[in-house]
Amino acid sequence: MLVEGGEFLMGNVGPDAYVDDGEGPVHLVRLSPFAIDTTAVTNAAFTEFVQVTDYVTDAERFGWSFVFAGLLPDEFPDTRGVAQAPWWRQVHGATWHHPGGSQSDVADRLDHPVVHVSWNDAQAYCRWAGKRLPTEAEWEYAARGGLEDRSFPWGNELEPDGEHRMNVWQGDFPAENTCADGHYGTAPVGAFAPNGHGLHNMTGNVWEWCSDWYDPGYYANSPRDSPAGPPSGTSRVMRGGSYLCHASYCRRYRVAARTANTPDSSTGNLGFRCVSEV
Ligand SMILES: [Cu+2]
Repeated sequence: MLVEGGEFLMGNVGPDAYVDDGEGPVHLVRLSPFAIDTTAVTNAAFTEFVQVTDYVTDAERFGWSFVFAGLLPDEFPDTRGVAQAPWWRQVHGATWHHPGGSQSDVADRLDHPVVHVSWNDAQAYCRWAGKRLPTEAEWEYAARGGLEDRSFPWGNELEPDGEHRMNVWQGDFPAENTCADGHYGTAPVGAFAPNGHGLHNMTGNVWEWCSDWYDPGYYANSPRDSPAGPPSGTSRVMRGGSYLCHASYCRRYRVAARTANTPDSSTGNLGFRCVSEV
């Protein structure tokens, strides 16, 4: 989908912002036009990429990835958890092709976003497709859908008129997800209405890799025109939040929210979409 170039106010210093993530200061950004995929890259598309190129992902090389505990079968063997986030389990055999571990498969979710893909894997896919990852600024501009100073791609209300507009957690995290939005884990990439730019699931469902290195202090001195992130770093920017976000512990299901991960990391709630030059 073509996104016309223009100016927008990037960032957020409102009451829901995470100051330590560097969501602020709000600053003017000017972008050239670009084209962005209307959805995240699907399992079907990634299957084609791997069939053509024999690409091996980082999770496949390492032999494991992080899976949300609630997505594992009850009888699943003991796995190592993450100290600060015990709901993440290190699962051997979890890869893009086996998102819930070796007993699972993507055959029943070909229209869902590919997950367990690292930043390196996303880069490789984009190169093959003749595209690239969005910059963080492009991602936020696209996610805002033409709206100004709003939390979500559709406005400021999480559930306008009681309607669910994205795939996030409802209920008591991590014990109970009422699935009021219709989904426990990932949803099909086209689920939920698109934003003003015709883009689906910019928030919720899965986090999306951006091309930038991450620095929480970046906005204080970032260039106004087409900012592309710090020149170096240790982690790459992720945007949009995921099916695990809930206000009780993570409000990063907003257009201005930021986080990051190392370029070879993968999890079951992290994917990407591509942009192309126009
Ligand atoms: Cu979150």
